[in-house]
Amino acid sequence: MNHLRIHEEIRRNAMGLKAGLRASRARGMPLGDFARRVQRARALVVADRCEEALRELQDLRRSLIGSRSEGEEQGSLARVRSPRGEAEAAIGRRSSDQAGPAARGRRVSSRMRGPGIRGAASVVTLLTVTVAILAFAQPVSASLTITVTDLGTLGGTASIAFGINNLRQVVGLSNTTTSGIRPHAFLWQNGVMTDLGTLGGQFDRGEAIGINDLGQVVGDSTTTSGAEHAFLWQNGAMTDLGTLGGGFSVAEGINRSGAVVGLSTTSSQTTHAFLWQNGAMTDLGTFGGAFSTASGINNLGQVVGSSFTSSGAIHAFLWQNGAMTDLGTLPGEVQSVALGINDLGQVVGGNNFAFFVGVGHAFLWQNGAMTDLGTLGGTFSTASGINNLGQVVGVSNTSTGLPYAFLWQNGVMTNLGTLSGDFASQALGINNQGQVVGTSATASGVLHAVLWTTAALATTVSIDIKPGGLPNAINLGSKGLTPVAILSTATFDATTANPATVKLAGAPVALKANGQPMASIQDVNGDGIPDLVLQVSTSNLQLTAASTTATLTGQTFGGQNFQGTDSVLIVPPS
Ligand SMILES: [Ca+2]
Ligand SMILES: [Ca+2]
Repeated sequence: MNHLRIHEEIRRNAMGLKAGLRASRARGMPLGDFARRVQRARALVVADRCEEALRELQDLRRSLIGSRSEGEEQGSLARVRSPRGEAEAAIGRRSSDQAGPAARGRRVSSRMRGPGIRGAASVVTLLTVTVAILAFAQPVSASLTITVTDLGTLGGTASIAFGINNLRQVVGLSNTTTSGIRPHAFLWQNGVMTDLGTLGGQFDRGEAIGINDLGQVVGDSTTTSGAEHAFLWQNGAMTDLGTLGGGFSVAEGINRSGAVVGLSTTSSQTTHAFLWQNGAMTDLGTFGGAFSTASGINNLGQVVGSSFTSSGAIHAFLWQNGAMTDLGTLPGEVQSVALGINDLGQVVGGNNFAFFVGVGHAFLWQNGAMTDLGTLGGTFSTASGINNLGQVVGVSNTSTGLPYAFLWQNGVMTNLGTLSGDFASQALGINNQGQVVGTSATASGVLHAVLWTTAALATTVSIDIKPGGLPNAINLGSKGLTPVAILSTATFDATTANPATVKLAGAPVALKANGQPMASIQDVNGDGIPDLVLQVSTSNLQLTAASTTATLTGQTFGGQNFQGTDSVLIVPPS
């Protein structure tokens, strides 16, 4: 076997590994043996002992596939090592060995689902670094004020958040008090996590991956016939979206028009990206290989995903108006996967091999060019989501080798950190308010869905309390109004600020008799650029006699957070 061929085989087996793990990602992971074997295989690859690495991986993958049957999943973790588990592993080994290369390709492909790229990747990441944590555990240093919120679970031990919409509704998977290791799809909003149920099945399980601003949710679930199908959930009901003719499908994303994308097996048992709309599922095809998957769709109907080329490499694609365009790879890389797209047609993704071998960088593709987003100081990164402000989220390892959720904006990648006490994290989705969701992992490998918010996401603007005057004297006993100007600059147009969202020291903009906010556009500093002047009721200011500054916060009509601070001089009531 030549070198390239071995690497291709390693890659395929690594993919199969992730897919096998996907089924077990929401349980407390049997980390010991698995992590050691993964680490050993990685070390062998790095040492260029590739044939040994391949054997290690093949064995591991067969074990996983064998341990993945419903019967095992229904049972305890101990069954992985039980005689029956061994028997199942043997079945996996036999069928794999007896299958021809084409069949094996299908087998690997059919298991490399979208979540296999996006979701299970987190598990592989967490597993592959578990050993590392023992040697290199150290706190995350963050120079920004980042809030990490544990979204909890449906009563079970673990959860992962995959997506968030602009209404701060979050979707993902969690096990329940009664589902054991089998996850259910969840919808989280206002602090409450709701079980969306499943399409049925004796060993029912499901996961929610995408959500649009109408609260429509997509994902995949077992069915009463034991298959696994893409679903659309809305108004409390889950609908089976069917398949392209094969046995399973997974929905990955949904846009404002209700168009859904994902992947499905076909009647010829290959796996293809699909677009579902108006009740019909369309095959988006491939670049010539046997596999493709669609990971995201924007509100213009542009679809991104990944496809095998005829030469067996996997490349990111952008599909629009019936045509699939190859987005290529970063210089020096041989593959790419696209995972997210925003309404500006900007695409993000990474190298699907990144999690396993620890190489490959997250990319941002726009206007025909692919940009390397770098890393948090380590060797790899992968981007999962991008919002309409161009903020990108994903995962990258640091110089310690441990992977963390990142936020990338304006050329800078920031470590979002973990839940208190955890050691690894991954960001999977972001909305237009810069709110980020993903998962954070404890040292024992338990994952919890998390929501990150950070003050650094707000653009800093210049404000002028009592425009044109100083000191900005404020009498807290006054029943009048305090004016404040948001000043426009070359990079910030204050007239795009939405007065309904603005607060000065916690006080909202006062309303006119007709219910409209008291706002006017004037050039208060004479620089020729119009500024926005707002009035707030002085009695609503949350200031004290000790206050020396007041901070204004708000959002543009486009959803961008901003904040600015000015000095105040509190004067005694007259
Ligand atoms: Ca002033
Ligand atoms: Ca001005």
